[in-house]
Amino acid sequence: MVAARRAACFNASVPSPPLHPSVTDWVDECARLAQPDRIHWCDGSEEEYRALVAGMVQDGTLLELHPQKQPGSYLHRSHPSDVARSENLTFICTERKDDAGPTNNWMSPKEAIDRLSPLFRGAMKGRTMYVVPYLMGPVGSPYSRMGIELTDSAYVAASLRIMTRMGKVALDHLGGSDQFVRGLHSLGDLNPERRFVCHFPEQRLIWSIGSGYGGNALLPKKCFALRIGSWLAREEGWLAEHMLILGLEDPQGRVTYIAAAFPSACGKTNLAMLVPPASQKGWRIWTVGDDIAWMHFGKDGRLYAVNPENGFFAVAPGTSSKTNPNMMATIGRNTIYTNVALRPDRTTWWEGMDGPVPGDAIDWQGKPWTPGAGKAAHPNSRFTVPARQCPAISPQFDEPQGVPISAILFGGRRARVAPLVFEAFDWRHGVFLGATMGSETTAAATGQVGVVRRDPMAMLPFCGYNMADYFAHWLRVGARSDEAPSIYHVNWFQTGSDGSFLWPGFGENLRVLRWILARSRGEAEGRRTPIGVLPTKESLDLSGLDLPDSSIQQLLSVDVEAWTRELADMKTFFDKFGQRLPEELWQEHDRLAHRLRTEAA
Ligand code: OXD
Ligand code: MN
Repeated sequence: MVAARRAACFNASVPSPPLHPSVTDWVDECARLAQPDRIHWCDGSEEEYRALVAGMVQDGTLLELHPQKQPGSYLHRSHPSDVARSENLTFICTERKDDAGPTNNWMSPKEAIDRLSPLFRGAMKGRTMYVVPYLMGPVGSPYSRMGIELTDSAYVAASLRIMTRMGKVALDHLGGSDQFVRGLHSLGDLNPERRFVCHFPEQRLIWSIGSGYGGNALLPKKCFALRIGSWLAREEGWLAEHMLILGLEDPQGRVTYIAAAFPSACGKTNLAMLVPPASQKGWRIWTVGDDIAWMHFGKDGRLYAVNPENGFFAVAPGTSSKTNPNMMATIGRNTIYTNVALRPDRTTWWEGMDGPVPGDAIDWQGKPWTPGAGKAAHPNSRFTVPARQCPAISPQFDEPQGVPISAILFGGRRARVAPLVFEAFDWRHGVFLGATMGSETTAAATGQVGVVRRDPMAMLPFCGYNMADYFAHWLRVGARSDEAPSIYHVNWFQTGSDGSFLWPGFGENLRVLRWILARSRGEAEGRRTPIGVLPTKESLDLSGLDLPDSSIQQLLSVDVEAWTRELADMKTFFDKFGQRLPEELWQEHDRLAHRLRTEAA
């Protein structure tokens, strides 16, 4: 029965370039397990996308938005228990527990297969299994990688056409090779009790069941590009990072590229698309990526970055023409929204959007909403949109070699402690800054919001192996080159005693980027402090901001007592890794302690 059905489906739609038998064998094996009624090989065409969308509109998975006001755009409402990444249900399944490390949930590959196989068995009965071949990275790039996701969610298949280079283009890249990351995904019954996101980096394999939420279900993104990607990067000597990539163009037309790591929902997308305020004439930002960077050292010793993605999957609440005008222009059409609110005229709305709060709306769960009745949009509501629609998209977006990175930024959301910006003394100190990054948690993952956690390089939920080895890898790759980028720490989120932000943020962050650029060109003053090099008040353009002196003072100073307290927390974090933590990081910790003591004396 299965064989007959398979033959019918495969004959109808297996794509024509000859595929390695391991591709069809694996699809076959998964189909035998999940038992879909139909198998659809995605070719990535416009017609196919339209048909997927039409089917979802018909069965209620998508709701069409106002065709003139938001053309080609749709609203999806997920299951109310399935609205964010499920870090507690995310596992790294390596043979040895130690290879996953103390910051990851671990399951042995055997246990994972034993536990998940019964959940996958028959899970696609009555459903279509979409075979989605996709390419991560620019077409023709030596750094791009192939994956195939098998999914029973049409929403996932359609979203992947936005988020990746999907279908024929990917199979052409694959050719007859068997080098691809396998991803099996099923919505299952959406019960969190039966939800698992399992990664088998040794097998280049991902199994995800029980969730339709982006980070759990769009496997190329977090599962492949970061968790499996970081594993591959360590094996092969490159970096797979949770970083935006932007080009900063100066008034003379020179473009310098910066990569920046911030935890989820901390403004990576806004920074990647920053529109300079009127005071910053002649400056311009080009967007290369808003979430993930794959970076390789070139023959010239410089670090080159490509964005493996083809679209943006960004947080809606707080996005407005004040915070991110480029994104507002980007999402004017062809956008799939998830869990935002709906106005009576079938347009989308979320907290923090421009214009008046609607008098009534339908909330993210489809219930009538009036102001004051809680959040209309889920705090982690999202949209998925093609990157090329962004008015600031970089002309280098598709550049196969990537863009040369001059500076790497690490940043967190910290109400206190971390000053606006400081520079690492060298690569090794920069790795220490990344490794000890702290940030207040956000709604992007289920769990408590607003508590400080150590989130090294913003990779805590995304590093596919033992983070001690990840730090060692960072130390190693940078040591290989004299041209490695300089490293900075930034924090836009310091608050005063009344809880309001001290720094205006958004477009004004350009002033900080300019200081970083000037430093990398040896053109800006810095003040050496125990934690790194801070701007002098004069070296940072603060003109026209009208910031009170007390705010400037707090933004650009080092609270020695608070940093001394941080040291203890850093130590607790480092202790988790035992002997495996690179000695260099302990040395950096001790040096910081020494500098703080000297400063206090
Ligand atoms: C994301 C995340 O969706 O980091 O990008 O959670
Ligand atoms: Mn992210």
